[in-house]
Amino acid sequence: MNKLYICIILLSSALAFGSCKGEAEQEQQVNADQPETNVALTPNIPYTLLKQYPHKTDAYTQGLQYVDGYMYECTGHYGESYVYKYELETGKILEEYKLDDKYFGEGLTVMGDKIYVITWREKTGLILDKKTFKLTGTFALETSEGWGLTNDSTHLVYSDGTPYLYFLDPATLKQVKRIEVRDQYGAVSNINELEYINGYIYANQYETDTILKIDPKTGRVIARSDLRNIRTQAGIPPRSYNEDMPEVLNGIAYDKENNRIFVTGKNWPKILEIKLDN
Ligand SMILES: [Ca+2]
Repeated sequence: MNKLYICIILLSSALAFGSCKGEAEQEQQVNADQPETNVALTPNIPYTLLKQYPHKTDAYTQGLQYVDGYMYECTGHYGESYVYKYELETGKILEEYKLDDKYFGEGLTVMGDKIYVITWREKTGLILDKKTFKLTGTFALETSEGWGLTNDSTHLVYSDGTPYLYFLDPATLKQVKRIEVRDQYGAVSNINELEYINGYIYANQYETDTILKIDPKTGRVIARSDLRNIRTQAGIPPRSYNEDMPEVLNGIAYDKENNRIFVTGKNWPKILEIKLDN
């Protein structure tokens, strides 16, 4: 082996080592920005704005559900929390129940002949009779806060601002399981108002104009819909923190007989019927 050949081998080895080290560092940097799992990015669901309906601008929407041709809504704020039943087309209120001033109303769901409502920091759920709108019972929440509420026909499902969704047996009102909502980056917090639609849980994410589509078996966010432009389309003023001015997107309802999805926001002047193209 001559000197020249040895030099070539040493040089090649040095280059190869340098190259490998460089690639390793590069790979490490890339991995730091990569999702925790090797799954594709969560797909976006395009939406179409179809119709607009009236909505009370003093309604700080916390729970929304469409049942048998009527809209049911729970609103928040101490001393201003109500449960309403009203006509979608006109907004005419048919029934209302004012929560005790000690309660800050949050999620609502109608299941059978009962309306379930949860409260924010009072660790209390309320049960109203769907027909009479009278309070028939209360139950304890096992979490320190209550946010959104829906049902899958078997369980009540609620959120508390954390990444968890809690499933309650309506017979005992005790937690039977919980799932963690996760996307490709990990746990997803601020899960807010909920709606069970065709086997999936759709959720507002507080402080965003995004709706998440969640697999209730795994907690996985399988798609999301970015509705940030819907305000402009519907003529809704930009987000404001002034009292009674439109705040965040919050409130999803589903008319399963006619496959219609409705969304609104806190103090929004309108309920919007949308189509999600998924
Ligand atoms: Ca809902």
